[in-house]
Order: sequence, then structure tokens, then C-alpha cells
Amino acid sequence: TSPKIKVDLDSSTGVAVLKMQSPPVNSLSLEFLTEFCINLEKLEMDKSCRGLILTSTLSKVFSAGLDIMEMYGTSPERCGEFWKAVQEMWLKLYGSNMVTIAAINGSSPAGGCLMSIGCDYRIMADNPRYSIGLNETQLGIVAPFWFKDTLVNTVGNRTAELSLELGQLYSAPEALKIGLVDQLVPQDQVLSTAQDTMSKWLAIPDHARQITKSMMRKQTIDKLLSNREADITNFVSFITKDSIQRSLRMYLEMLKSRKV
Ligand code: CO8
Repeated sequence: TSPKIKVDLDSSTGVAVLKMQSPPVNSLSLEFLTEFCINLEKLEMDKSCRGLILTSTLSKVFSAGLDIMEMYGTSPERCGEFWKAVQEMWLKLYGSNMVTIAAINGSSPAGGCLMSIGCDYRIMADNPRYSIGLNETQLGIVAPFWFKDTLVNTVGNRTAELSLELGQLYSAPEALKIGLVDQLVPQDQVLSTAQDTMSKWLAIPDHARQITKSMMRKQTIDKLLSNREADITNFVSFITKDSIQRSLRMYLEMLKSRKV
């Protein structure tokens, strides 16, 4: 199978651009997540790489989030393995020593939003048709505590509460208003703006920025690290319930029937 991720590292600037290129919607399957983590790990170990820009090669989707087919009708073993990969992706991204910027050039629901808020800074295409948010409750599922914590750390408790209970997807302008993204720019300037922003962040000495980032995020990361197994067990027992499988099936049917 062709790679789902392409990485271009500019050795003169120390900035890598990681492009998600898994049509139709960059959904996060086990295979995708494994490839993503391997690439992230490589860049993390590479002393010459100081900054990472995450983006998509698809025309209107950043990432549709977790691959629903990984959660629908799959064995508990497979579900557990999948969830471990989701955890790993978030742990690596949220805890990265690199400066991470999400160049959100399309819709970014659920797991796509988690990836975005796992970065240090978010630049989104100024298109009201693109949406972003943790919409899990709309699927009849529940965003786990570390999704919630990441959102709280980004937009604050009250906005996170509203947003999570309603499973709100925000249009790009709304997302800017609540601070879910930091900046909107025209579609064709998303990547160049990310590059410009990156150079500002890289002007800060790495060690000072890294210690500060860790100070802000360590508690949130440690909470998952000390509960990883229980979190996997919870996920598997929740997602394999008949009632939850029924909700997922209804959501999938809605997705398939919807003609936009
Ligand atoms: N997983 C699997 N397949 C998907 C997904 C997905 N997340 N999203 C879309 N697809 C499929 C569609 O069903 C469609 O398939 P087909 O061509 O066979 O009909 C194909 O991809 C293309 O999709 P669209 O036609 O909808 O493409 P558009 O460009 O019109 O729209 C969107 C793109 C906006 C991304 C739209 O597809 C969408 O809204 N998708 C659903 C996104 C979503 O709700 N994701 C939630 C996933 S759950 C998650 O990430 C966190 C779960 C936390 C777990 C907690 C449990 C305890």
C-alpha cells in the first residue's frame, strides 16, 4: 500500500512538513496511526529537526478523525490495539519537544480536532464550510478524559463543557472566536503562514521553550500515562456494547446517505 504520510524536512530551516495523504478523508486507522507515530518518532530523534507543520494534501479535509470502521464490528483485541495507537499518537504529539503547528486546510472533526489541539499553534483556512470540534456525543460516543483535558487546556473549562456536551462542530470563524484555532488565513496562505509563524517560534531558545511546554502539559500527559491500561479497557468495553455499535451504525448510515 502507498504511504499515507509524506514528510519533507528542510535541513536548512530545521522544519518538517508532515502531509497526511490518505484519501478520501485522512481517517485515522490503525495503519495510519502506526505510520504517523513512526514518522513522528523519527523526527523527534532527529537533532536537525526543530519544528513540525501538520497538514493535509486533500482538498477540503484535514482529517475526519478516527476511522469509524476500526470501531464498528471489530474484535475486542483489534479495538484494544487500535486504541493504544490513538493514545500513542496523542502522547507523542502533545508531548513533542518540537514546535508543532497545525496547518488546518480543511474540516477537522473529532480525532482531527484532537490532532490539531495537540499542536502548539493552529492556523485554519478561512472557509465557513470547514468545521472543527470534538463532536463525539453526536455519534453517541464519549470523548475520553484526555481528549477533554486537551480541549480544556485550549479553550477553558466552560467552553469545553458546552462544546463537549453538545458535540459541537464549529465553523472556522466560530472556532477562531472561541480560541479553538489561533488564526484564520485564506486557503492558499495556510502553509506559508505556518512557515512564517514557525520561524517566530524557532527564534525562542529550544530549551526554555521545551521546559515551558512541559510545565504546561506534563500533568495532562502523566494522567494518561498512569492510566493507559484502564483507558484501553474502558474504551474496549464501551465501544463493543450493542447499544454503542447501534449508534455507530446509524451515524455511518447518515454519513453515507448525506449528499453535500
Ligand atoms: N471513518 C471512516 N470513514 C469515514 C469517516 C471516518 N471518520 N469520515 C468519513 N468517512 C467516509 C464516508 O463514509 C464516505 O464513505 P463512502 O465514500 O464509502 O460513502 C467517505 O469517507 C467520504 O466522506 P464524505 O462523503 O462525507 O466526505 P466529505 O468531503 O463530504 O466530508 C467530512 C468530509 C466533513 C470529514 C465528513 O466525512 C465527516 O463529517 N465525517 C465524519 C467525521 C466524524 O464524525 N468523525 C468522528 C470519528 S470518532 C473520533 O474521531 C473520536 C472518537 C473517540 C472515541 C471515544 C469512544 C469511547
